[in-house]
Amino acid sequence: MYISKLFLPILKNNPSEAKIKSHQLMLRVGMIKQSSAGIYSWLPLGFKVMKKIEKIVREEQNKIGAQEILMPTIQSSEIWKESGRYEDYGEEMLRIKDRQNREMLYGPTNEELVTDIFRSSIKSYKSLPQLLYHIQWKFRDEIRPRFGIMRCREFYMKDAYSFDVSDDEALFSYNKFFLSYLKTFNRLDLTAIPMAADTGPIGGNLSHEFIILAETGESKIFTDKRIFDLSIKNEKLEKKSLENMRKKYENYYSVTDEKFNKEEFEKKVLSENRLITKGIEVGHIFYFGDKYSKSMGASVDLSGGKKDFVKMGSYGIGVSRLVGAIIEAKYDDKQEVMKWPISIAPYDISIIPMISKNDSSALEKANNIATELQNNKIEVIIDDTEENFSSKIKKMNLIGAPYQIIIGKQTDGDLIEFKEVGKDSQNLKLKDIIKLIIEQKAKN
Ligand code: 5CA
Repeated sequence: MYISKLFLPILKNNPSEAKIKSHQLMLRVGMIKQSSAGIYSWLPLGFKVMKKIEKIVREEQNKIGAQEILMPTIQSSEIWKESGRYEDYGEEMLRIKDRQNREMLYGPTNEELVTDIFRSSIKSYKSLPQLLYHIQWKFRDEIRPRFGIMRCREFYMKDAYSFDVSDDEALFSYNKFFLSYLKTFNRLDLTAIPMAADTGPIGGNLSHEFIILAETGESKIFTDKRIFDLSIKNEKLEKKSLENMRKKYENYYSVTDEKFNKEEFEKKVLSENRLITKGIEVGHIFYFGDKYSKSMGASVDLSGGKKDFVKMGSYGIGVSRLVGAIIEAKYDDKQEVMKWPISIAPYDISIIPMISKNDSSALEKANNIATELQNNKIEVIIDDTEENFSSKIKKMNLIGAPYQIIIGKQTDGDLIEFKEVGKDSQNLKLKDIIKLIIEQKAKN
């Protein structure tokens, strides 16, 4: 793909309205464009990254047996009146009237809608568990949308819902999502730590937020820093193994500020292990038992002939917020260098040929190299402009492909100047470059 042909409105300087680095970079390289307060259009570069994140999120949901559906963005107020949340949700809910004067709303979340779908079809414990998810736009009329797509009004979320016959089975479902979240964030090259959290308007008494550390984050966290040394192994999708995995994390005090208790923190965590800092919430999971199934009459026949309300949980990942969160984690704003993890990079490699009016031989070389890379399913962006070399490098550093090839006048023979962003360049044969990139991509 030639840079000259891309819809890539790059700005020379940081836009003044952006206060944090993800917002700065996203506006600077034209990943998004604000359309009104807290509402954004996604332009090609930003959309490409978000779609790649979505794909990883989807794959990890499917791996735990969750089934994908798609619910609408517009919902009827009726089901929210049944659950009692129509009034409770307050001003964050965008309420709309249709031409028949019916009260509708733009969904801020989907507990009610999915419970309605469930209760109309599933009647027996034999069909449980059911894990359903969708990836859809949500709207919350935030009073102070800020930091670009990090806290906006319209955002893209993966939300999943579990339905089980008992508390015990429901916790098994909860733990499956717990595991799938750790795996998802690993694949995005993020260290997201599960922290005991408040349940807010969703309800229930068990909840974890998944948080990545960032100075600009809005969540205050109190944690035993040894939790960062934990990792998941090859956990099986079995009750015991998943319970042990969650316990392993819960052994270390790690909470958000609503759950913070100074005395407990100081008692449980030695001073050298205490970490009080800020982070970005990229996921949030909840267990709330029969909160919605009871009020909305979602029950199943049990084996002994009785009926019971199903036990439910819900599980969110901020897919659009993740784009910003990854930038917060990976962008060096002093050097103005972004390096996307290869799993979601908009391009795997950028090719920067030095081109002048009367010499396009470097562009020809770039084209030949690009063809070979593309034949190996490596995504390439070529700077085919006649701009000077340093501004070309600057631009590619902002776009953030993790690898670069530089083609100067002297590039001849089979050695190519190749660079992993953030490291020194080296001269390699094309076949070795291809091998290296394929290996990196395969790790994901
Ligand atoms: N129904 C539950 C779980 S599906 C729920 O809505 N949870 S939530 O409110 O915590 O949202 C899930 C995730 O969406 C959050 O962890 C966050 O990553 C993302 N999110 C929430 N509000 C916003 C917002 N205003 N802007 C961008 N992302 C948001």
